[in-house]
Amino acid sequence: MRIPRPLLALSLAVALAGSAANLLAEDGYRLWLRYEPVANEALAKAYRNAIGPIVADATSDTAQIALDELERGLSGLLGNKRSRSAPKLLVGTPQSAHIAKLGLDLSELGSEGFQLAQSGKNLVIAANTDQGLLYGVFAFLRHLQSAGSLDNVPLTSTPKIDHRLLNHWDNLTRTVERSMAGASIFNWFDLPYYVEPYYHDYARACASIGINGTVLTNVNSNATVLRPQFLEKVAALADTFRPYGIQVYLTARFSAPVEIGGLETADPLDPAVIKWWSDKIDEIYTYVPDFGGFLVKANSEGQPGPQAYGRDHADGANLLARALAPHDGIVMWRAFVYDFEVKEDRHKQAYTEFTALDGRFEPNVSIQTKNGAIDFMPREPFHPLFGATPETPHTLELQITQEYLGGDIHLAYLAPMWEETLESDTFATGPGSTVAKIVDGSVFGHNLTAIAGVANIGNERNWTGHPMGAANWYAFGRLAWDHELSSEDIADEWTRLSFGNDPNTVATITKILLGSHQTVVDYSMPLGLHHIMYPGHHYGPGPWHDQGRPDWTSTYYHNASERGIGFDRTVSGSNALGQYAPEVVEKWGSPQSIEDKYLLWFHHLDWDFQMKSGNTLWNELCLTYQSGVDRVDEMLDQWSSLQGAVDAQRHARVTALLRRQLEDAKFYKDACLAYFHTFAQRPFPEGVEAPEYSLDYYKNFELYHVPGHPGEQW
Ligand code: BDP
Repeated sequence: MRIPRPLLALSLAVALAGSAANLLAEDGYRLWLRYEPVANEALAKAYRNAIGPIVADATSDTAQIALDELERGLSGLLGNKRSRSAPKLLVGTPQSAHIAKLGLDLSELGSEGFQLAQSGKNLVIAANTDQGLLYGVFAFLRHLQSAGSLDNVPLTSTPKIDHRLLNHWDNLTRTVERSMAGASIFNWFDLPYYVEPYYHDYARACASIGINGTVLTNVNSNATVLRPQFLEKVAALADTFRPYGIQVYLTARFSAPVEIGGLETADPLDPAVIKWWSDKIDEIYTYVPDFGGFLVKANSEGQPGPQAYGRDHADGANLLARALAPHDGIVMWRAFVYDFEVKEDRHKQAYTEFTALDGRFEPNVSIQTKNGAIDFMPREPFHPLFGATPETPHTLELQITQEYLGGDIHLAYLAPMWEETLESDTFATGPGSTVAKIVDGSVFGHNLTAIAGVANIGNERNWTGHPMGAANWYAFGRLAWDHELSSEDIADEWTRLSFGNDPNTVATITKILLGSHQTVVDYSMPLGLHHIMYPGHHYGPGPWHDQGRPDWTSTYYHNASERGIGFDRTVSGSNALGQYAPEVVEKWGSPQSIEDKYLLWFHHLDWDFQMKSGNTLWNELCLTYQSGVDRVDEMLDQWSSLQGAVDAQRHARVTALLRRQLEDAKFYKDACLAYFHTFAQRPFPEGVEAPEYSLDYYKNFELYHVPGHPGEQW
């Protein structure tokens, strides 16, 4: 991508003119809550004529936050020129006389829903609770910020999933596993004495998209957080987040009774252990009366768990669940378990383990299950556990941080990937039993419903490092609230809130966002390839990696040889496919009927296999890698066209990131094709650039001190 010099000069001039006029430097701190003045004068006038004095009576901290937000939003969007004679904006719950007398039917709203309504000339934001009110205020402001018409204000909205959580993989040392956006936002050493003002901004941002819980600590957990000294710190955070409707959760280290409790065992059936957890949990509630509960990673990747004592996951989860139940706390017990000593395909292990335990869990236990059965790969078919445990609810775990998708360096808008999972049909009780409907409890009638996103937030000024990374935080929250929203609509909404409503800017950015996930897949792990990343830090390619435990190598997953490539998970192979419903098996069981995007996930095929496009597999693989690279180039072009239309600060940062992404994409493609070529031994098809260097170059290339790598000490 080269910009001709005269054009470059022109675009620079436009950029400068633009920034002098109204494009103030934007560091990203305000996220999607910018409340810039409404640019369209006619619209601003219409808003001013429709929104006059606010009528409200705040009786709680939450209501006060909602009203402050409303004032802040309206004065940002409309200035101080609002007319006193314009119709009123009535805000409140039926506890307030001005809402009660409207006689609105709020019976369907529950404790978190809200209604935006028109009553005569007046606009109304109503809810049953102050938390619902807060969500209603954010929805109203979102509508105005995205230039919504006043005719479309009425809206009734309730969340489809009750527990909508961020999972922070943050350590007490402030390092963050798999995140590149700086250090942890939780400044443990200063707590509880100093409560950083930005904790409020974090909670406000979460609340604005409906997130109502946060797990403060890494799944690879540290028992120290359960010590009184730390519980005081947790309490300070909980106190800060509470008025924003955000509950605090912690990860529980299963061996805590031994590590900090002085017991000899952590056996979940041992009376002393049962007592220890029960006392510990009672103690936690003295610090945090509305503590949400525990997230637990046990017997996985070296974490302690009940199996060390010959017990199973249900024994472990129930131990904690019984002690939490009197306080209304819950346990999210992770299904991300696999063991390299078990010879079964890693893909199958969680299903085998947890379907056998269905019916044994306490009612306040939810199995926290990643979207796919391996591990947050750039694309995964849905996890076969969804729909397979009628008695046990699932918390869907999504990864917002881009561990395998280029960290915070690559632009990858993840909502289309999450949408793909949510819409996947498990056929559990017949067609339409989508993952979304398993998770929202409707398929099996579960009351405990939850969804979690592994956060991409750090102490970078703009929170997420990549300015576009905020779109993923935003999209997670919006989908968690309503999984029927489309990734397109969310992209459009986020772009308007974050970059304004100029039609060309909105169209260009949403186009970039919507194609970006597929682009990353194409230049890294296309056609169902997976787990071929560089070991350890996971940034960049490592298809040759074959050392150490097999289920952490790349060769275990791609099986490339002269005879072809792919993982045979059909009946002739590991038959992981057999864990899905017959309708799914029928579609995915044949390389002719399965979608290309999952092909090599389930099938091992000859290099000359005929693809639907008419290309051989080898040619298709090469062309897909190449198209991924080419599309980064296009993104760069599209983004460059916005110079002057987007503030210079974010424009420059995204430009620099896209340039690096282009180099990385080329590197990924070249490294993988150089490696696979050694087996395929066929020419590169026309239109595909042969790798720039020899395979050895890529193999020997090392990146140092990649952020977020748990093996790094820094
Ligand atoms: C993998 C990460 C590892 C996490 C693990 C998990 O590489 O750092 O601890 O998932 O989810 O993706 O427990």
